[in-house]
Amino acid sequence: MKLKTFFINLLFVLLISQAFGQAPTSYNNPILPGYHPDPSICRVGDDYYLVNSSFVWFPGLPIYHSKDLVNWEHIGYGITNSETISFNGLKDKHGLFAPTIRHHNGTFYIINTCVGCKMNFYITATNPAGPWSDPIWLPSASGIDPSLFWDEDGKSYYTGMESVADKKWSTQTVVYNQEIDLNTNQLIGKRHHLTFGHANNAAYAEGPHIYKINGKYILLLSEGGTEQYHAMSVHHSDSINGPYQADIINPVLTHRHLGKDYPIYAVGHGDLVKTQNGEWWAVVLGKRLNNGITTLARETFLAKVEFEGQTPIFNKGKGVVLSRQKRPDLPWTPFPAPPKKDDFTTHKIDLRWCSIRTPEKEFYKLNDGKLKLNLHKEVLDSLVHSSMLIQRIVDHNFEASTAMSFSTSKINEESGLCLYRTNENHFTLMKNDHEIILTEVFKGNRKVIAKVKFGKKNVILKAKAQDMMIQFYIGESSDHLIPIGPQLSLITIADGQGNAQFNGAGIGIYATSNGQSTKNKAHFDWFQYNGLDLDTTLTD
Ligand code: 6LW
Repeated sequence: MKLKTFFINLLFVLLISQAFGQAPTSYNNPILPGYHPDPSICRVGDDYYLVNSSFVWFPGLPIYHSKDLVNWEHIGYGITNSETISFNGLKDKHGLFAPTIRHHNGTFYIINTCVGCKMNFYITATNPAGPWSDPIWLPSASGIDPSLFWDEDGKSYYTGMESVADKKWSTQTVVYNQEIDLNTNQLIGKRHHLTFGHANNAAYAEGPHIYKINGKYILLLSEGGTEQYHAMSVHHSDSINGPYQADIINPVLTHRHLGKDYPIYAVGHGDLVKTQNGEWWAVVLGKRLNNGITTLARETFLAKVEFEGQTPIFNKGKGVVLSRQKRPDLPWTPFPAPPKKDDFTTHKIDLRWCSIRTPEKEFYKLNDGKLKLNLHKEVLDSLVHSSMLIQRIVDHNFEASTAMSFSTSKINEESGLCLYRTNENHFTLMKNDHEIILTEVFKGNRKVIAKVKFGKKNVILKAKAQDMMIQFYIGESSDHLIPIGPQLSLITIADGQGNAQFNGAGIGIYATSNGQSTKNKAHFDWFQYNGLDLDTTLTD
């Protein structure tokens, strides 16, 4: 080929790939940023489905779909009926713990625990986007972190973890296995203790899943607690109920030996999936440190797994979860990103919006291109549902703003923006009859940070988080905003502060009449969330 023709062809290929967006060969972790802990995954044909814990957020158990394990589309929730389960009265760290998603004989199953309510249950669906069945409670199952496994003989098994009666060490728990009859919903036969973890001081053996690979049973579990010492170990057996032998390379995955400042830490609690092309991958939880703290809570990461015999090797040659690596050998299938600005013109509320704890009555309406939020007498400092809608924050640096129209003649009635982690850790920027008030509640201590006189009905409220500090703004239009209060530390919503544990943080809107009854509503025209983290667009 002549040099000129070669360059013309090369230019043509480059132009075509630019025009059609060439599939990258690598991906960035986490694959699901922000509050996405305890991931569980299953494959049906060429489709992958993933579910996360959601504690007292409602709807509960977010479900994602992917074709390539990197691009995920939020398709629904497992728990959507507030008449069948209640999170009211529960702490933010209780509610829906680690779920497992599986597919068997044409039916999807999610098995889960509601801590603080009726404990273990499962739900079923033929379409993972829903509708899902009401919870089918399993009173004969104890402990948390249930998983389901179907053996080749058709029998179904429940694997879970529970506490040990006569502990030999204080953090000792046991992973158990028992046959489950999915017609009577009873655990039947003998309960078999499989392991206390791989070492004689293993902490919190939990999050178990059983797989059958090449005729042998593999038990994957988490150990070490869900903080810095988190890990995953593997055990092997020729028989479903054991005895299980700890793999000699345990823990098969951890970052506990990398020091407390390693940027991805607390890695563990995961699930394995085999692709249609025969590759193995794992989804695991991990946390990212930013300026020494974590505001995004536990996120979902993807790691490659290669079996050497029966031993899974995570990211062979590296042994750790990576922030960027070669992607799975699957057709690149991005989904359209949901719009950053929700202008509330949809008939049904966007899937990103959640409330905290279960609503017992209607608290918002979408009409005339507005979200109309009822003022309820409940407040977000309490452990019952208040009139609040939030979405996960998924970036360390972000800005969120909303256009609100609200008038009242009563000082107890207020509405505005909130950044919520727990009932004891949050920020609110609220307008009442004559002023706008910025409040910080940290470890249960309430502090009014700033008050500004504001008599108008329409207002833009904004928060901008950068470098672990947050600045709030108010104004009559988006291009004329003024700061309210000083920059404040985001430690208020960070992991491990006060009662901030297990769950994650969200930003959104909130309206309350502080204990009094009212029919008043606040109208929201739009809400916009923009991530400001460095561009992680995939290019090679
Ligand atoms: C979950 C346990 C865990 O049940 O944290 O990281 C608990 N692992 O398995 C709550 O998410």
